[in-house]
Amino acid sequence: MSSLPISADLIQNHNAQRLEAVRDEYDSLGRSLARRHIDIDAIKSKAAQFSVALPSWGSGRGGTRFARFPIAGEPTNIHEKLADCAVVQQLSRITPRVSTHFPWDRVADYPALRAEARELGLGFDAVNSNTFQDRAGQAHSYRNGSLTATDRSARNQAIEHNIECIEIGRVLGAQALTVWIGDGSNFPGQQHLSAALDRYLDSLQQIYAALPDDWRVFLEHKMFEPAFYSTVIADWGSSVLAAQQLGPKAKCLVDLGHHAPNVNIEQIVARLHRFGKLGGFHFNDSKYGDDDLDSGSINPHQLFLVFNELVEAELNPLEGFDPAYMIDQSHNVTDPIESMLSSAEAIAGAYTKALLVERDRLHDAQEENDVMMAFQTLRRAYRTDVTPIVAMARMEAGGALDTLALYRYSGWRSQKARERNATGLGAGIV
Ligand code: LRH
Ligand code: MN
Repeated sequence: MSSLPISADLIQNHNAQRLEAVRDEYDSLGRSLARRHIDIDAIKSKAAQFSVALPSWGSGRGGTRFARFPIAGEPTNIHEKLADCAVVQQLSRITPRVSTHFPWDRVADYPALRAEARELGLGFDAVNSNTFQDRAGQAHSYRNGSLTATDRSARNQAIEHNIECIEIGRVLGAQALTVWIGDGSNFPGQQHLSAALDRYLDSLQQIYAALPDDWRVFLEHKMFEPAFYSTVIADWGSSVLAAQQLGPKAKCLVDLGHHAPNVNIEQIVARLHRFGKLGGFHFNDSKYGDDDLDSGSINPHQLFLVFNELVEAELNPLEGFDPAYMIDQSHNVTDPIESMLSSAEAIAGAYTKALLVERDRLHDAQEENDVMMAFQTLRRAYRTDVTPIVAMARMEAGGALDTLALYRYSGWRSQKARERNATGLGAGIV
C-alpha cells in the first residue's frame, strides 16, 4: 500500500483522458523543432532530469507585515507540510526535495522525519537557519543583529544555531546550509559599516569550520528589509567577496527578489559562475520589492534569461558547478499547493526554452555583432511553447498531464480541511 498522498489510479485515469491531445501537440512541436535541427526527444530527456526543491515554509499560507489570511486545511507542522509537498512532487515529478527552515520545522526525532519524507518520495535540500527572529526563552535578542551583532553573546548564539542547523541537516541527508541574515541598520551612523562586515566574516568562518567535507554554505544577499538604510550582505559583490574569503565550500545564493527593480540578474548569474561561486537559487518573482510572488508570474522573460545563462554555464562547467535550485515564495492569496505546482512548471518551462536556443547561431551572431540575429535567436526559443515537452516528461515520470485540474479533482484541500486544525490569524511570512 503506497503511502503517497494521491492514488496512482487517479493519475492514470486523468492522463488517459488527455494523452492523445498532448501527444498530438508534442508531435506537431517535434516537427517544427526538427525544421530547426532540434531533436524534441533529446530536449525532453534533458527536461526530465531537471528538478527544483520546495520550501517547507511555502506549503502554508504566507503573509505580509499587515496580515496573513490562512486557508482551511493548510499545514500546521512539518509533517503536514511534507505531505503537501509530496502532493506537488507526485503530480509534477520535478520537486523531489524539500528545503527546511529552523526552528520553524523543529521536531524531536530527525531520523524519523527523514524516514517519513522518504516514504512520501521526498528528500531534503539545503537547510535554512533563522537568526532574523527571536524565539520564546531565547537568551540573547537579535534586535541589534545576529551574526554581526556588537554583542558577542548574541553573535555566539547565532553561530551555535547555524552549527545546530548543520547537525540537523546531516541527519536529514542535506548537504548545504543557507545563511540569510537581516542584519543592517535603519539610520545613517547607526552601524559601523566595515566593522559589521568584519563581524560577519568572523562569524561565518566559525560556521564554515563546522561544515562537513561534502557540504556547502550558501550566502544569500538581499538589498533591504528588514533593514531599510543598510544591509550587511546587500548585494552579490559583498556576497562573492565574502565567499572568496571563506573558502571553496562557500558559494553565493541568488534570490531573484533580493535586487532593485530592473537589475540585470542574469548577468549576476554569469558573473558568479565565472568566479566559481554560483551556489544556488531561490526562485520567485517580484514587481517592486522582495514580493516573493510565484516564479514566472510577473517577469517570465527574466526567468528565461537566467536559465539561458545557466545553460551556457552547463556548457562551460567550472569545477564544482552544481547549482541548487530551490523555490522561495510567500503564497498570500492562492492555495500554496497550486502555486508550487504552477511555479515548478514555470521554472521547468524556462529551463526547457533555454535548451531550445540554437547556441552556435547565437555565438556566431555575437562574434559578428549581428545584433538582430543574436536577439532573434534567443527570442525564437523564448517564443516557443514548451508545454507539451514538459507535460510529456512529467507524464512519463508518473505525474499528471494537467496538475492543477487533477489536484482540484483530488479534493485534497477539502479533505485536509476536515482533518487538520485551523491555523490562527496573524501577520508575517509564516
Ligand atoms: C529572506 C528569504 C530567506 C528566507 C526567508 C524565508 O527574504 O528570502 O531566504 O530565509 O526569505
Ligand atoms: Mn530567499
